[in-house]
Amino acid sequence: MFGLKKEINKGRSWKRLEKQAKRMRKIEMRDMFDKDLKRAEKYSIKFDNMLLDFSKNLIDDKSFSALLKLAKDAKVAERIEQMFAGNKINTTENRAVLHVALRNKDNHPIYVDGKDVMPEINRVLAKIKNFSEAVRLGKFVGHSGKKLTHIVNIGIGGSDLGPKMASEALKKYWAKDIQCYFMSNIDGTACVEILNKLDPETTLFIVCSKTFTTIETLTNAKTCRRWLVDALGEPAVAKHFVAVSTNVEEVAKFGIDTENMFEFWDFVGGRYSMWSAIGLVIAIAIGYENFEKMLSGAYAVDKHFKTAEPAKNIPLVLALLSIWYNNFFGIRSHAVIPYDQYLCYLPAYLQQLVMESNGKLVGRDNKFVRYQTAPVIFGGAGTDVQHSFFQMIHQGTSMVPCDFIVPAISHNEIGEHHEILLANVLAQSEALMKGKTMSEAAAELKAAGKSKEEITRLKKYKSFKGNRPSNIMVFKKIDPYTLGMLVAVYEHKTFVEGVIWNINSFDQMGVELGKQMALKILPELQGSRDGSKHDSSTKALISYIRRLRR
Ligand code: G6Q
Repeated sequence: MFGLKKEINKGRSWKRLEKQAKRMRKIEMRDMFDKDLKRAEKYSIKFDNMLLDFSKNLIDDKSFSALLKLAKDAKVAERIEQMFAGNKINTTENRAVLHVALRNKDNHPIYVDGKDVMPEINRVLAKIKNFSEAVRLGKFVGHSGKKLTHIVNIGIGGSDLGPKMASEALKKYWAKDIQCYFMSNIDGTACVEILNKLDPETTLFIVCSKTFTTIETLTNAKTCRRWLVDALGEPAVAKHFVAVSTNVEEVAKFGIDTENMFEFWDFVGGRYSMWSAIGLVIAIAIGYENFEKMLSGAYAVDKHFKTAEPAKNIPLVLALLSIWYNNFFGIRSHAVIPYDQYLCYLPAYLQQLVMESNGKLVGRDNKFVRYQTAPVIFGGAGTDVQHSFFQMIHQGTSMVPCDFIVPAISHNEIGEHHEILLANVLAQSEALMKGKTMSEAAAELKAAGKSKEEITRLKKYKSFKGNRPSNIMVFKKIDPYTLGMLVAVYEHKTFVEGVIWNINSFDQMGVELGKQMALKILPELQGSRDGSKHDSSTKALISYIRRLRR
């Protein structure tokens, strides 16, 4: 019902794109810009407070319309409708995929198994509002009556990356007296380094786990619980621990009063959950009003995604461009570079969103796919990364398409800082596109007074092939609404890619095997069981590490 009848790479639109890619390989972007003075305008989309300029890509009218045809043939529009309607498009887990319901601001009913999910969502949103306000106003206080000012989010993966990224992105909106911490790794260091900064009397732990069975989260939560009880006694737990989960039983078993539990539902995937109570820490930090603005920004993009014509549909266009390079140019990576320090965790967040959603090799038709799916996503904040991996992006043997995310105004406008930052991002994108020919490099060397021999020796090293693609997304400022928009754009981009690759973007079975094996290895490392069934490498490593730890 949700898959394609025929493998997408056997269809006419795929074949057409193969031909187009062959043709486009011989075309230089700088020539296309010279020939068409309106290119930037033509390949830009303005929506709400966002501008996407995708003109610095290897596309022209023919190849772009061939890409749009691929989306049509893959039935993207129908799949979008199915997702928003609450159909169970997560077929391997038989679940609806409704993170969009969490920000359904016009509150229209959305049905799953014949039941409208909105009343429950609204009930939990009201609970988030009341609780976050009570903490911020000092009405919900710690065991000894002190205000809770240190908020620790304990969670991992989807229960960490979204809240952490969004809280950092919106740090300028944090209440002055509130500090947030994110404890995810099982590594004791992560736990100890955070606890060392805290005072039990003023600390609130939010244990975030959809399943409430994740070993990292539960181990960290237990350690924190012990730390709190040692300092304040058992009765303090009710005032210092809340849980966010779909699993009431496990929360109760852990010893958190289910009154202090915020629910969400199996139709919300972990990596799509920052809009749910998993975002409680965000609401406490920035205030519920701002949290709602974030939901509104995402909702605006949801509506845009559902209704904009394909050529002007931002998530769709971004997905098609990504597929263009991935499947027709053999490109295996994609960089995301926010030019805003507050967005420093965005690349890590997107790594999970994209690679966990679409890093798969079995299609919805239960057959192995015979084309590339998710690329490797990496990135970091500009300008920092210009001084690290940009060498490869400019002169490496493979092209790396980039997304540059650019707020026109910084939250910290001091001196010329932001103008220098902006000049850099624009320069990077132009340099990637234009490059520098060998004769241009030679002319520069000559102007710098180099000898003929030196010019001959250096001009190749100093040249840049150019023709390297990038998208620029410009916002006015990264505020809650804008952040909501930005994240929703990437969620829907990821969705479209999954649809075209005919995979289920909403399960994550690939993370299970390692987890299962770790559970077997643990007692062997601890010496309570023998590890005879391992390969010789694992076996030797277990005994070597055991010797070191003795
Ligand atoms: C996200 C994944 C995964 C998940 C973590 C934590 O989509 O499902 O990253 O979020 O494994 O799971 P729990 O929230 O159940 O602890």
